[in-house]
Amino acid sequence: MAVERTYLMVKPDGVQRGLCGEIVSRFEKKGLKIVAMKMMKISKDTAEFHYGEHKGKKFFDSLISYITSGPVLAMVLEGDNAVAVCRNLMGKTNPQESAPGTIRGDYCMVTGVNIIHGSDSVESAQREISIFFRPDELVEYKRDSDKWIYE
Ligand code: DAT
Ligand code: MG
Repeated sequence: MAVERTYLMVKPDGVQRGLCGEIVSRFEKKGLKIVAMKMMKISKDTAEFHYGEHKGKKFFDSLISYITSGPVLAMVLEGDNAVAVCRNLMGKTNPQESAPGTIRGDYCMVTGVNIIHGSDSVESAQREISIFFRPDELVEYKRDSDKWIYE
């Protein structure tokens, strides 16, 4: 097993549309373990730092105003190969290309308002978790159902 942690957030459109429960439920039902979760409003500075890799791109300013436009639901999920597993559940960046059955494939229409963020590598997961959560907010616990989820 390669146990990983990854950073996910329901973006402001998902919160406003009342889809937090539905989205969290998909990750839970898959078998990912919730390690941390909180509602928050992201400051402009934090948003620009989080999305630093996209600075200078034509969509950067609208991305920052979108992600700071309302509260997000931030979470840290854990599981075997969690980064890639969560990216697969999210679907492709452009919702018109995301497969049906994925979160973006089922719940949104355009790239600029694509409902969910998820880390794209173990390195970015570590970076993003440290931006949005203090170490003491990451909850260590044994989940008894793991024996029914993993061999
Ligand atoms: P992802 O969110 O799938 O990791 P990304 O890291 O390439 O995708 O881009 C971050 C976000 O920026 C993405 O969720 C939506 C926005 N974005 C990316 N490419 C875009 C584009 N061509 N036009 C508008 N928004 C875009
Ligand atoms: Mg990305």
